[in-house]
Amino acid sequence: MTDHYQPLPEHRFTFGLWTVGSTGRDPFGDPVRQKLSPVQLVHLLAEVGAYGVNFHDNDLVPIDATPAERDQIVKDFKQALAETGLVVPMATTNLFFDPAFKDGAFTSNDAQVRAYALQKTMRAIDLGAELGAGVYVFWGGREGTESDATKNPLDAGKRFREALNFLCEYVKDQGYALKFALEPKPNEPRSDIYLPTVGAMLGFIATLDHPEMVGVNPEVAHEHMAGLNFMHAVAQAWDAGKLFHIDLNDQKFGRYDQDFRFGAEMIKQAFFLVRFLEDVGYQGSRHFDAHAYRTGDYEDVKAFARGCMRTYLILKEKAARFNQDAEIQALLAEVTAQDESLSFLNGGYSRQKADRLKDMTFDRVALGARGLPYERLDQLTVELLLGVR
Ligand code: GLT
Ligand code: MN
Ligand code: MN
Repeated sequence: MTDHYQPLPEHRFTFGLWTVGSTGRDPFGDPVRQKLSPVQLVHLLAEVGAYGVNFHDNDLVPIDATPAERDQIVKDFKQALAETGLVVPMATTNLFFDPAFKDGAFTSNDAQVRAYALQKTMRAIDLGAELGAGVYVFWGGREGTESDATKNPLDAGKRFREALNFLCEYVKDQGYALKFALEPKPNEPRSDIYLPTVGAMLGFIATLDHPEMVGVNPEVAHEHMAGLNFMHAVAQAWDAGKLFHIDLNDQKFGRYDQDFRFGAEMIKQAFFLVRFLEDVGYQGSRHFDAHAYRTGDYEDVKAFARGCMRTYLILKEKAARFNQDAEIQALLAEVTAQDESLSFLNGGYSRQKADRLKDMTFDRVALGARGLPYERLDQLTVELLLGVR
C-alpha cells in the first residue's frame, strides 16, 4: 500500500542539525540524550526521509577547532551528504551561545565584540557557501536588553544595519549566490529582543543598502510567543516578496519558546498556514525548527521528525480538500461575490471616480444587517480537520 504522506525531495523538508541533535538540555536539567555527531545526524535525517540539513557554524565545526580539524569535519560531512543525497539549503551563525555574545553580537556595546561577530559571520558564510547554501539566516538571539538603561535602541538599530550592509557587500564581493533571511523573536534569551516580529523586520529591511538581498525567516513559535497570528505575518512577508525561508514548529501562546513538533498544538493555525503556503506556491524550504520532547530517546526523535513532515502532508491534503469542497466553496463564493456596480473603482484613483463615489448613497443599515455565514464556514473547516468530512 502506498503511503500518501511519505516525504519526498520535492516537499523540501529540512531540519537543522540543532533540532534532531537536541540533547534535551534545558535551564533546569542536563542532557537526556547522548550527543550525536553531524555525520550521524545526517544519516538519521536520511533515514526519516528529510530532503535537507541546515546548520550553525558551530553545530558543524566547534568554535575552538583548529583549521585541520575543521577541514576533516567538513570533509566527513560532505561525504555523509554524498552518501545520503541530503543537501544544505540554509546555513547560519551561532552568535548567541558563547559568553562573548552575552550583550549581543552586532548590537553589542563593545566594538571588539561587534567586530568579532562580523568576522565569525564572514567565516560562517564561507562555510555555508562551500556546502551549497542559498539562504543565510540571522537570528539575533542576544540582540536585545534586560534594561533599557544599558543600550540605546537607535544605536542598536544603526549597528545592526551597518553589520548587515557590510555582510551584503561581502557576499557580493565574494560572488556568492546567497540571500539573507532575518528571523525575529520577541524575547528569550534576552528580556526583550530588538525587531521582535515579522512586521518589524520587514520595516527594517527597507532601510538597508541592498533590501533586495534580504528577506525574513518567520518562525511559528516566535509569533505565537507574541500572541500573533502567524499566517497573517507570513502573508505580509509573501506579499512583500520577502518570504525567503520559514521555521515550522508549534507553541502554546504565552509560553517560553517551546519549539514543539509541527502541528502538535494549534492544528487550525497550522492548517491555514499550510493552505496558504501551498496555495501561493511557496517554493522554499519547509524547515522544521523544533525538537523532540525531553522525555524521548532517539527512536522518539525519529518519530518526532517523521511527525513534523507527516502532519504537514496531511494538512496539505486537507487544504486541497478544502479547496475542492463544494459546500465550502459555495459559501466562499457567496461571501466574496463582486458587486458589478462598483467595478468602476477598479484600477486605482481618478478624479472622476472620486467624484462619482462621493455622489453615491449607501444603505448603511442594510449593510450592517447582512448576515455572514462564517459560523457555518468555520464549522465545516473544523469538521474537515476532524476527519468527518
Ligand atoms: C535557535 C533558535 C531558532 C533559530 C536558530 C537559528 S537557533 O535554535 O531558537 O529559532 O532559528 O539561529
Ligand atoms: Mn523557536
Ligand atoms: Mn527558528
